[in-house]
Amino acid sequence: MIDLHYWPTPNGWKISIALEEMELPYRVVSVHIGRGEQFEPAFLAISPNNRMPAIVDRDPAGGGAPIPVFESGAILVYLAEKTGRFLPTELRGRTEVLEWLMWQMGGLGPMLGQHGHFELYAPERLAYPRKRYGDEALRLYGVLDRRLADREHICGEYSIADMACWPWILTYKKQGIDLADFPHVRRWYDALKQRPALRRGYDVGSDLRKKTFAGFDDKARRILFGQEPES
Ligand SMILES: N[C@@H](CCC(=O)N[C@@H](CS)C(=O)NCC(=O)O)C(=O)O
Repeated sequence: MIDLHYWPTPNGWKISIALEEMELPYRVVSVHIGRGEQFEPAFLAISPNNRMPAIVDRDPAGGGAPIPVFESGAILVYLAEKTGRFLPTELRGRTEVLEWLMWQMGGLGPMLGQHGHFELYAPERLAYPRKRYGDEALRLYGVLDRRLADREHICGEYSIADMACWPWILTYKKQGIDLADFPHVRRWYDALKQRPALRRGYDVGSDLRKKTFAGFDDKARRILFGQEPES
């Protein structure tokens, strides 16, 4: 059994989608990030960066103590290796999937995160970061569109690279992106949306999501956007 420490956001959905696609048994442990549950000591012991998702595999390959994993990219690789699915084992295919997974982890996710922050949540509408991250969001959509121009999935067969990128593209309307400008991303996004396992993964915790918006008050803003370095 796998414990999934989770809140329904793009990074959380990557893992609920992967667990459904890989048909692994799991239970959800909710981490209400707007209430600060990511700072509880029991969670920090699993995920020292106070971010979800994280997992604890209570039945790791080879037995032994449970294995905790944080960072969604590392979790996707861990689950793919555990099941032998969605990550090729041959050198060239594996290298490509890891490249695009890292592209999502280091580029698409963080840049869209900043873009969304300055468009939707920042207390002031600041021209410089809005342009900086708005341009970067469009550039990254362009990179993905060109990649998908001549292939069905990001790398060969459907893989953890697709699972990492799809939940971020899902938020395109909020990001003010017009998918008509990125027809290959549109086609890929719509095709993946038809996958029953992906839909089940996306639905995990939809009741929790209602709580996010109901409770997104000044306190939640301070918790999420007012984190300062510890002295
Ligand atoms: N690089 C991390 C990012 C995870 C992340 O940013 N999670 C957000 C929600 S999408 C979170 O837990 N935020 C809590 C906080 O900011 O304290 C990953 O991919 O796992």
